[in-house]
Amino acid sequence: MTLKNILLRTIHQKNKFVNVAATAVKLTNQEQYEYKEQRRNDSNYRRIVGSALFSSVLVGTVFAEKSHKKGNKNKDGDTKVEAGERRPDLPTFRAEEVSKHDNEKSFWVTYKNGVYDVTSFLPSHPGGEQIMNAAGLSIEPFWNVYGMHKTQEVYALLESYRIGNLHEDDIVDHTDEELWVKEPSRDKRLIVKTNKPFNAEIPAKLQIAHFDTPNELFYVRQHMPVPDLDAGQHSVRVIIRDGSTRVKEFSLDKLEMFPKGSVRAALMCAGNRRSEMNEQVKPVKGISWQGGAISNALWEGVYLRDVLVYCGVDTANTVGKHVIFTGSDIDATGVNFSTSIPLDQALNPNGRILLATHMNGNPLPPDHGYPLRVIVPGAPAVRSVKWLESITISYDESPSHWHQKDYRSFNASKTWETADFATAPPIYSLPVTSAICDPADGDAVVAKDGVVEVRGYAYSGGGAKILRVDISPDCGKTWLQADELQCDDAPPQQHYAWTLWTARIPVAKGQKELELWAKATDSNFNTQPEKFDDIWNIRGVLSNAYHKIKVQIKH
Ligand SMILES: Nc1nc2c(c(=O)[nH]1)N[C@H]1C(S)=C(S)[C@@H](COP(=O)(O)O)O[C@H]1N2
Ligand SMILES: [Mo]
Repeated sequence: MTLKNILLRTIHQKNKFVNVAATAVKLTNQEQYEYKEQRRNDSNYRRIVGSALFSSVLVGTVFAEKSHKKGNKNKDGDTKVEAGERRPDLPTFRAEEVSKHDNEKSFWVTYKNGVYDVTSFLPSHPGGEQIMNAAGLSIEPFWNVYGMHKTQEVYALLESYRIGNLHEDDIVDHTDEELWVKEPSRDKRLIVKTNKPFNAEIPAKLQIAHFDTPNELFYVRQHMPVPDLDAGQHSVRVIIRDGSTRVKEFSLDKLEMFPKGSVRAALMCAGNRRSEMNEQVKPVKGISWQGGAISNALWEGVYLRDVLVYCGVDTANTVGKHVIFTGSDIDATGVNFSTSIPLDQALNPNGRILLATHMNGNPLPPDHGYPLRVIVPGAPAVRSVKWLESITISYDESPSHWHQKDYRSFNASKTWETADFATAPPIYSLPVTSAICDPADGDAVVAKDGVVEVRGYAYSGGGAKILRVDISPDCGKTWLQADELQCDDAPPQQHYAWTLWTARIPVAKGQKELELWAKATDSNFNTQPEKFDDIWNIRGVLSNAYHKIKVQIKH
């Protein structure tokens, strides 16, 4: 390692993010950029990141299982486990000594005052080789980003590998304040799934209250802390790699040279309704979204196609086959969030892909990508990269682990051991789905004049229109068509917004209980499968079977 590399590594370790660190030691932008590029291009590094991070929740789950099996060393059972407290009964190590144990044969890490030999734990780390980044170092900066480690179970597990104390002079304050201190304030009505990173769904009854979801109620899906950006300073680079590399940079002002564009589009996480698949078949790994990982908005900005064409990109002459979108949010190892879509999809004028600056008439809120995000209508929302800082025309798909190791489709027999992410198709569109939002499962509802009113949403990917929503009040024997569909007035194959629907279900006098099934049919005449069994998959994505609820009836 060169001196500079050691310095960079130390900075990185101490201050979590290259940018933050770099300001402290005055690395130039170019140096920061090169450092990040170097890490990204290093194949070993890519392998490490590539095999890591199935999902935050997966990590949480497996850690919990593992520590449960090992047994909690804390005798009082319920009392709080404090990891990293000074233990006078154990030897003291200098950081220099710890840093020598940085390989698979001997792998030490520190946490606050604690020194741990976790060599034997390496093979079972749920985040795979990602753990190698902490070799001989403190794990706190990493845990600050992958906050799911911060549970009693994981602390107990960590303490079970305790071998000593870190010398007082070598202790660095790694509190996560500075990482999360800039998080935006959020509406209290959102249903929080995880706090750091912030993930929250919109309550079902508020989903159907507005066709365009108010910005503060729009569901939020973050993988990292929200970057603190300034519209006046922000720019997006278009990078074309075909033999030589050409770069064009656009400030937000400069983007205004293109005609204004807009699209009314729902964003839906590919994991929406995952909790039903999880409960009705068998466990899947991922945030346990109910039906609230979808919301709808009017997006305004300029069309991606216009920008690409201006930069000389076209399907006939451009060597690249994919468009990689990169955001300004970065993980603990300094890698920016990124994913890609096929170039054909990006250039299709009917695709209406937008570089959006506005959401429902206001500048994008920080949680939704301020000051610039790409909106890829009809695609899983992961492709709609927030805080967009570069657009790369590349021969290959994005190498990021978010693109390579997630949002891909597998059959119901594939397990974590047999699933091959490299050959599985990335999800670029979404199947038809629907959900009943009001009443909720278990509600007591009033039958007015012998009729129960039921409301919900339906949505299909790729611009398909919702033609029908059907409700069965008797487990599929008979079906009633929802009599009100509220949808946008987009041209055919450009129905990117959701559809809100209302159905009126007659009930018999004295009927106490009602089971309701909902399914939608789209303009390709695709419809939802009845059960989750056959579409079950390890990540619980594309979870679009009939939505089924039971309610009590009050007459
Ligand atoms: N830069 C960046 N873009 C991102 C993400 C992210 O973590 N970072 N999450 C993606 C995922 S998985 C989803 S579902 C949507 C969520 O968008 P929203 O938070 O505006 O609802 O953003 C996508 N774009
Ligand atoms: Mo997502």
